[in-house]
Amino acid sequence: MGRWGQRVGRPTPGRALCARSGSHAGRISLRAIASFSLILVGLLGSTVAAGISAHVFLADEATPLALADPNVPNIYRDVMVGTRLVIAVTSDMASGWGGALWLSRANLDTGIVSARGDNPAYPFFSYEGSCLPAAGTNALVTAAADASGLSFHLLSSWDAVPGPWFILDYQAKAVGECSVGLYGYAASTDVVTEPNPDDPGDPPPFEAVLIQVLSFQHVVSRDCNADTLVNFADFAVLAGRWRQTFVSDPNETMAVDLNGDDRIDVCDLVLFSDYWLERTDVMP
Ligand SMILES: [Ca+2]
Ligand SMILES: [Ca+2]
Repeated sequence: MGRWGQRVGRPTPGRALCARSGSHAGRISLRAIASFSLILVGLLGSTVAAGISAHVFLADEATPLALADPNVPNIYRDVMVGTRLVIAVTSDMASGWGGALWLSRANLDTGIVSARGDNPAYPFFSYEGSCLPAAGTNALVTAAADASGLSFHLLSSWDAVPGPWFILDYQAKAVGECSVGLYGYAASTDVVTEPNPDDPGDPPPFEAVLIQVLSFQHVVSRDCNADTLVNFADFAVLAGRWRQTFVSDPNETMAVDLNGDDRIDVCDLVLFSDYWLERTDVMP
C-alpha cells in the first residue's frame, strides 16, 4: 500500500501506457468506453460534480508542485524535461461519478500521462493501481488512444466516499507546454461525439464538461548525468565547458547552454542554480 493506499504497486512510469493501452485501445473503442461509462453513470445517478478536482504532486507523492503564481491556480512552475509528477483526482462526494483526463494529440508531443497496475483478471479491463480505495469497490480506469489524443476514463463506484479517488503519473517529455484537461461526463442522450481528425485540439472526442485544465511548462533539464538529482556532478559538466562557444541544438533535452545563446557563461549558471538539488524523480 502506497501513500495513497492504492492496491497495486507503482510500475515504471510510462510502462502501463506503453504496454497496455496500445493493445487495449484496439479492443476497447473510445465510443464503447465512453458509452459504457455514461450508462454506468446514468445508473448511479451522478453527472458532472463540482466536488471533483485534480491536484499535482512531485514524484514523492507528498509535495505539491508549486504554482507559477500563487494567486493563479492550475498553472504550475516550470519543470525540467524528464520530471515525473503525480496527478491525484479527489472528490468530496459519496457517489458514483464518471469523467476523464484528456491530452490532445498536440500535447502528447511534450507530456505523457500513464496509469498504474492493470488487472487483466477483472471483468472489465481497468488500471486497478490508479483506483484508490475511496473511489469504491468497482471503480474503473481505462485508457484509449486515437488520432485526437489520449484519454484516461475514470469511473467511481456506488460505494465511493469523499477522498482521493484516482492517481495517475505524468512525465515531462520535451521542452514546451503541455495541458491536461479534467472532464466530467455530461448527462445527455447524445452520448458520444465523433472526433474531428482535422482539429486535434479541444473539445475532446466525448461529450463532457471541462472541470479543470492543468498547465505545465517544461524546460531543459539541469540533470546532465541523468541520475534524477541536480548537484555538483551536473555543475562539473557545466563548469567543464565554461566560456566555450558553440552552436546549440534547440531540441536537446539535456544541455548546459540553458539560455540557447551558444555560449556557456554566468547566464547559464543562474538558470542552472534555479534547480539546484531538485529531483526529477524519487531516488532510483
Ligand atoms: Ca544529476
Ligand atoms: Ca548560454
